Amino acid sequence: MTAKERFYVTTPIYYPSDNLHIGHAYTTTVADSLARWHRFAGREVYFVTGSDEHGQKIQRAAEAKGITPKEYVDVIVASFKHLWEKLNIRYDDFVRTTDERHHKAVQAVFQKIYDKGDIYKSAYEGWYCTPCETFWLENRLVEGKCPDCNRPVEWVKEESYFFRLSKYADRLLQYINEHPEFIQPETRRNEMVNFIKSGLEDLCVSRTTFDWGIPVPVDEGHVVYVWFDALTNYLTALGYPEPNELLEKWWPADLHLVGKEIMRFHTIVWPIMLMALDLPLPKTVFGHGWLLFDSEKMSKSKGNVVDPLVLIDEFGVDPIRYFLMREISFGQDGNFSRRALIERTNADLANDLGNLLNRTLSMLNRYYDGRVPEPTAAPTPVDQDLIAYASGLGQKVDALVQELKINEALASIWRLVGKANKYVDERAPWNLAKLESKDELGTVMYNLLETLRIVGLLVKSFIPETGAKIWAQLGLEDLDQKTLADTAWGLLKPGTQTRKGDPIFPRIEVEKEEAQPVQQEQPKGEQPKAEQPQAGSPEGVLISIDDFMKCELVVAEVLEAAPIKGADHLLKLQVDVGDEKRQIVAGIALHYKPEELVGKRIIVVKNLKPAKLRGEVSQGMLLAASTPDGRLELVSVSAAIPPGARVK
Ligand code: ME8
Repeated sequence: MTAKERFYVTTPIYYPSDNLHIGHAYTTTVADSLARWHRFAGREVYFVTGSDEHGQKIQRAAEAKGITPKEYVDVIVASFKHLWEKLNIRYDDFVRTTDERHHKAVQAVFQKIYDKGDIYKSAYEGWYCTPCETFWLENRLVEGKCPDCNRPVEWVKEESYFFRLSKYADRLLQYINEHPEFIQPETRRNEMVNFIKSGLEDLCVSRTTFDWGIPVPVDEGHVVYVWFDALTNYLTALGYPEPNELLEKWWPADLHLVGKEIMRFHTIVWPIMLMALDLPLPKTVFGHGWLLFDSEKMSKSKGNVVDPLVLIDEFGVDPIRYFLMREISFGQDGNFSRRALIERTNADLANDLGNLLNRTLSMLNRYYDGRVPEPTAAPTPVDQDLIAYASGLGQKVDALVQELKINEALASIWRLVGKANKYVDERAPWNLAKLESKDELGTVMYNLLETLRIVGLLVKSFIPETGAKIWAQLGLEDLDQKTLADTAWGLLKPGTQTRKGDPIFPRIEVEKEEAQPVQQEQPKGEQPKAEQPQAGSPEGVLISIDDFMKCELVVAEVLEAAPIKGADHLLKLQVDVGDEKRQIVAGIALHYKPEELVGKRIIVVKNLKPAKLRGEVSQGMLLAASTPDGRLELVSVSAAIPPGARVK
C-alpha cells in the first residue's frame, strides 16, 4: 500500500420522484463504508452521490402537484440530504443534474460526440417505459410490459438524435474480455455479454415531447435523454469539461456501485459514451442485488417500501447500517424484515459486541479500578490463538473490502468478537483474581481490552457511532486520525484509564405480538424460524447458592410512573435503587394505575441486561406474583427498608 493509492467511488444518482427507501440507503451505506475504509487504510478517497432530476417522470409528478419541476425536486433533494446526514453518510460531492456545472458538462459531452459523427438525427418510433426512462424494442417486452419493472410502456413517435452504440459493440466486448474486473459480479458480466452479443441498437438520446431537461446544444427544440444526462454526473463531479486537477487526479473512477437493474446503462451505454469521448473506462462497475420484501423487489409503485428514517428513529443508525451490510450477501438479493433486523441486532450487536465491552470493563473496574494493566505473564496457547487472529485481522479485512466482500469482512471481525467472548469463559478472570499472583489476570484483561481496541478500529468504517463509543469507553483519543497500521497488536498503553458507560446496544425486547412472524415478511419457501425457548430453569432443577447470588435483588422506591403511548399493558417507572436512578419498563399497566405505584418500595433485579421495549430502555426487572384469577401483585417491602437494600 502506498500513500498514492486512490479510490473514486460513486452511487447512482437517485430520482427525486419520491422519497428514498431502504434500498437506496443500502447502496449508499455500502459506498460510504467503502469510502471510510479506504481512507482508514491510507488511501485518498473521493465519494460522489447526487440526484437525477430531469425527465418525463419528474415533470409528470410535478404537474400532478401543480408546481414546477424545480420546486418539486428541491423539496425532495433536501430530504435526500437529510437522510444521508441521519445515516452518517460522508460524501465529498453531491451532483444535482439541475446544477449549472452539470448542464455545461452534458452539453459538452453531447457536442463532442456529435462533432465526432457518433450522434445523428433520425426518427424514433417505439416503446418507452417512463418510470424507468427506458426505450424498449418490441421483442424485449414481457407480455407487452417493461421487462425491468413490469409496468405498462407507452408508444412514442418523435424526431430524435441517435447515438451509435452499434458501432462500438465489438470494441466493448473485447474490453470486457480483457478486463474481467470491469463488470462484477461475474453473473452480471455474463448477462451483459449476452445482451451485447444479441445485438446493440443505436440509442435514442433526445426527446421532444416534454421540456424538463437539458437542451440539446445543436438543436434547442430537443432535450437530452435523461440517462445520457444522468451518466455524465460522474464527470461533472470532476469539473468536466474543463481540463483540471480533479479530472486528472480521479478519472477513471474506481468503482460505480449500482443496483443490478441499471447495469446495462453503466456497462454498455456509459462505457461507449466514454469511448466516443476518448476517455478511459471506469475500473469496476458492481451491480449489487435487490432488497426484497416478500421475495419481491422493494419499490414505491408496489407499496412495499421501508422508510429508513423510521427505522433509524426506532433502532438507531448503526443497527441499520450493520444489518444491511452483514445480512445480505453482497451481490445477491436479500430479504428485509423487521424481525431479521431485531434478531441480528440482538445477536451480533447486543449479545456479542455490546456484552463483550460491558463485561470486560466491569471486570476491569472491579479488579483494576478501570485502569489497563500491564500484560506481564507469558502467553498461553489460548492467549496466542486470540492474539494471532487479532493481529492479522486488519490486513484480512482490507483484502476482503478490496474484493467487495463486505458481508464477509464484517463476519471476519465478528469472529474475533466471538473468540474474545469464548476467551473470557475459558480464561475465567474471576478465578484468576483469586490467585495470589495477579500476572495472569493482568495479561487476560489486557488481551481483552486490546482486542476491543482493535475491534473499535475495524468496525468504525461500517458503524461509525459504535467505533466512537467503544473508543470513548476505552478512554482512548484521536480515533479519526487512526489508520489500518494502528490495528497492530500491542498498541494499547498500560495505565490507560477506561470509562465504562451504558451498554452500547441494549437488547431489543420483542414483545409477544411483535415476535409473531408477519407472513408478509417471510421469503417464499422459507419457514418462519421457531420461537426461541424461554430462558429460565425448569421447575425441580436445583441451583446452588452461588447461582442464586448471581441475581442482584434490591429494594427500589418508585419515583415516577407513566403509561407508554401505543403499549396498553406497559408502564414506564423511574425508580431509586439506592446508588442511582433507573428506568424500568414493566407489563403491569392492566393491574396498577401509575399514581398507585409512586412511593412503593418494590424488589427489582438490578443486574439484568438492559433491554428495549417499544423504544424505551428498561434497566432491570421488578418482581411480582399472580393471584389465582390472574391479577398481578408487586412484591413489596415496608418503608423501613431503604432503597438499595439487598434482598437475599
Ligand atoms: O435508477 N434494493 O434511480 P433510482 C437494492 N436515476 N437497491 C435498490 C433498491 C432495492 N430494492 N431500490 C433502489 C435510477 N435501489 C437512476 C440512476 S445513475 C447515473 C442514474 C438502489 O432512484 C440501487 O442502487 O431508481 C438502484 O440501482 C438505485 O437505487 C435506483 O435508484
